[in-house]
Amino acid sequence: MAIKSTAHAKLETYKEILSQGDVWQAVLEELKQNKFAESMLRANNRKASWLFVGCGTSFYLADAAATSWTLLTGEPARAVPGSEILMYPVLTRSEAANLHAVVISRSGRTSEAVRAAHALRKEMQIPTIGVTCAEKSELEAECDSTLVVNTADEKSMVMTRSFTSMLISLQYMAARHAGNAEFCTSLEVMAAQFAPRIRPLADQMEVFVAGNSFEDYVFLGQGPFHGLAREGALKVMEMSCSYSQSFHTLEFRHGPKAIITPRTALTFFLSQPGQESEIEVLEEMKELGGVTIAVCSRANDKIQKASDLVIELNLPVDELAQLAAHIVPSQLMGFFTGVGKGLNPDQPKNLTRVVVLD
Ligand code: F1P
Repeated sequence: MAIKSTAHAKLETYKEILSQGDVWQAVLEELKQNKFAESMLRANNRKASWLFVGCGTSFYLADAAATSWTLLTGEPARAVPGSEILMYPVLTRSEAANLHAVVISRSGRTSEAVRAAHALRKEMQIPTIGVTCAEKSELEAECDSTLVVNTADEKSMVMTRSFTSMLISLQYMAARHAGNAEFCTSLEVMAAQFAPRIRPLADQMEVFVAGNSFEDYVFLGQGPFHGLAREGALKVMEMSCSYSQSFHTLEFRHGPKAIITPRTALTFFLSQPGQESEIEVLEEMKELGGVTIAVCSRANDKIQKASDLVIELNLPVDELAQLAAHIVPSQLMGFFTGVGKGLNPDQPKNLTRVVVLD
C-alpha cells in the first residue's frame, strides 16, 4: 500500500486554497464594519457605466466582477486588461463621459495596473477606485479611494484566495450599490456553508487528478462564469505548466472542439440560466471522447450522465452569490496536477509574483 504523501499540505498555496471559506467570512465582516462600500458609492451615486481593470488573474477577476456588477445593478460594465488602457487610450476616452473605473491588483504594484489607474484618473479625469490586498500601495496612491482586502493577501505566487476574496468584495459593493441587502446576506451564508466543504473537495480532486493523465485542459463558461473559465485555465497553466484554454461554452463548438482527445479535460461551469444549451455542449463533448468535469450549483440527471466528475455546490443561495465557490475545484485541479508532475506550485516555473516594468 503506497504511503500517501501529505507533503503538499505544507505548501502555502494549498493552505491558502483551503483557507478561503474562513477568509471570505472575515472579509465580509470587515466590509460590514468599515462601510467602504457605502462611502465609495456615495461618491459615485449618479447612474454610471463601469470599467473594471486588471492584469493576469486580476483581469479575469475584473471580467467576473464586471458581469456581476451589471447583473446586480443594471449598470453597464466591462473589463479590460491594464495594457489596453495604456496602448489604446482612445477606446476608453470614447466612453469616458459617465465612466467610473475600478482597478484591481493583489500586489498594488503591477506596473500596467498602476499606470492604467494614473491614466484613467489624472489624464482622463475618470473617478477611479482601487481594489488590492496590499497596504499603502502604489495603486492606492493613484486612486480616489481604495479597498484594501489585506486579510486575503497571500504568501504564495499564484492568486487563489485573493481572487475569490476581491471578487466577493466587489459583488458585495455591487449589491450595496443596488440596495440589495439580501444578496449581501447570501454571500455570508455561502461563505459559512462552503468553508467546511473545501477540504473534502480537495480530497475528491486529489483522487480525480491522481486517477487521470491529461494532455490538455479546456475551461468553459458563459456570463459571469466566463471570467472563471479564464481564471481556471490560468491556474492550471501557472501551477502545472500544462496547455490550457478557455472559451465561452457555446463558442467551443465553433472550431476549438477539433482538439478533443481522450486526454483532454473539459471543465464546464454550468449556469442555471444557460444550463439547457450548455448541457448539450457537455453531452456533445462527452460523445467526442473528452473527459468532462461539471461544476454547478445543482446537477440534474443529464449532467450526471454526461460527466466523469460532478462538483455540485448545492448552496442555498442565488447562483451569483456562489460564483466565488465555483472556481475552487479548478484551483485544486491546478494544484494537484502540478504536484503530480513533481512541480512546486509555491514556486511556479518562469513566474514572478508581480510584473514590474522599467
Ligand atoms: C497580477 C499577476 C498575477 C499573476 C502573477 C503576476 O498580479 O499577473 O495575476 O498570477 O502573480 O501578477 P496583481 O496585479 O494582481 O498583483
